[in-house]
Amino acid sequence: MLIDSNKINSHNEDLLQSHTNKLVFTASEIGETESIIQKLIDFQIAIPSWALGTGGTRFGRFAGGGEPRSLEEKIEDVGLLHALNNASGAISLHIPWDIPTDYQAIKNLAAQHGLKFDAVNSNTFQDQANQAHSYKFGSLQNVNKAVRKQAIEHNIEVIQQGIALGSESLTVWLADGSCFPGQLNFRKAYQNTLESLEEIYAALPSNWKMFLEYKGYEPNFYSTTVADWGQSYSYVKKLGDKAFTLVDLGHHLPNANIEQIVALLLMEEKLGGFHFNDSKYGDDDLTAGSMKPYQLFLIFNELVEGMDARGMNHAKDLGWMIDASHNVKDPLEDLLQSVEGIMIAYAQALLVDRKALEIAQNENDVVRAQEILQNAFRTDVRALVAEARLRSGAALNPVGLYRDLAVRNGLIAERGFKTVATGL
Ligand code: RM4
Ligand code: MN
Ligand code: MN
Repeated sequence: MLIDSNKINSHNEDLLQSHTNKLVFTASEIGETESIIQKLIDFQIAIPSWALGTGGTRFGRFAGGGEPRSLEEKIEDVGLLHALNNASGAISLHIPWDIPTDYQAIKNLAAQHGLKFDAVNSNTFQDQANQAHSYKFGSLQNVNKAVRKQAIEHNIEVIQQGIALGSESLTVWLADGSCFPGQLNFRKAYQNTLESLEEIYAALPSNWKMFLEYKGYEPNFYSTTVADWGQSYSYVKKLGDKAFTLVDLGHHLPNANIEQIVALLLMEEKLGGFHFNDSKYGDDDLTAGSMKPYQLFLIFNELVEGMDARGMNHAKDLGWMIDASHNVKDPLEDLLQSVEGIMIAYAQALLVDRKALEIAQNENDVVRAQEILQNAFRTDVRALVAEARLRSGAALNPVGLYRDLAVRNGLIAERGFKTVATGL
């Protein structure tokens, strides 16, 4: 299913007057808006191939119909999102949930939709049908060398697939850990994991990055072998210049100061990228910005400050990806909302008066520092984000147009109601 650009244009014409009014007001409050709008146009967020179907919990799964049945249909879904917001110009694949066969055809299809391949993800947290060894007691950490070898080979195969598609990074997330005290020798688990990661790292092409994602708990509930940013940092530091830490916003213990983690990883030149989502309790994988928008803003505030301090390109130098799961929403609508939430937080962070903040910090003027941050956070930047879409041929109101065009009904008519996408 494709969205006709005439439909986008007439949708935009209908909303143009009210949009222009809002934009004029926003510009009068902010002053210079052009450089912000340009940065928003350039900023792209990768969509996870595993979040295009309805997610489930261990208690059940309530599919909404029309889910993509193949990698081709997943690419088409991301193409739909990108046509609507022009901010989702990449897809992140999870292997073997996605198994590309005809690489050239897949690349052509992605190119038709204006999509790139962001990080490829390996999966050693589930057993596959014809796999020789089980990951029940871990993969890269496993006490059994044959299991470790199998997991290493899988990661190398994922790199090969990524190379064939034009991806330039590998994300490793391990479920490895232990469920009960005494189950694991922590030091040996660390050493096995490091050795395994070294073998995977050695298979990376020179222009590739490797992202090591941490997670505090789940599915293991006593220890996780890459549990937090410090542990990830300790591995990636040893691995080398192509290895970085990946921050998934849902992978911290309650109340962790994620913005401080981000600032320090950036300072250490070891921040690789993000898995955006939001959460109330744990790895809830909810819509980005739906629960703690101030936290998301504070994270972007550190990102903008830290990237500018190092002269980095906001759009290209870090991996921006969503990692979400949608149990009660249409996945595509939810992803549109996530992208919007991320763009809003980024735009607000771009508004922060850095010079004034620095002066306030140097003078220990705590009140003024808070005012500066909260002024930016409380500014309604939605018209700037919409203007970025308008200028790049996307929709002023992506969710509104998605609904007006009854996209989900179209997908159900095309694919059927009882389709199940591979993924979470
Ligand atoms: C994990 C982690 C990984 C993702 C899997 C599906 O909790 O967030 O990034 O690949 O879920
Ligand atoms: Mn993740
Ligand atoms: Mn997760």
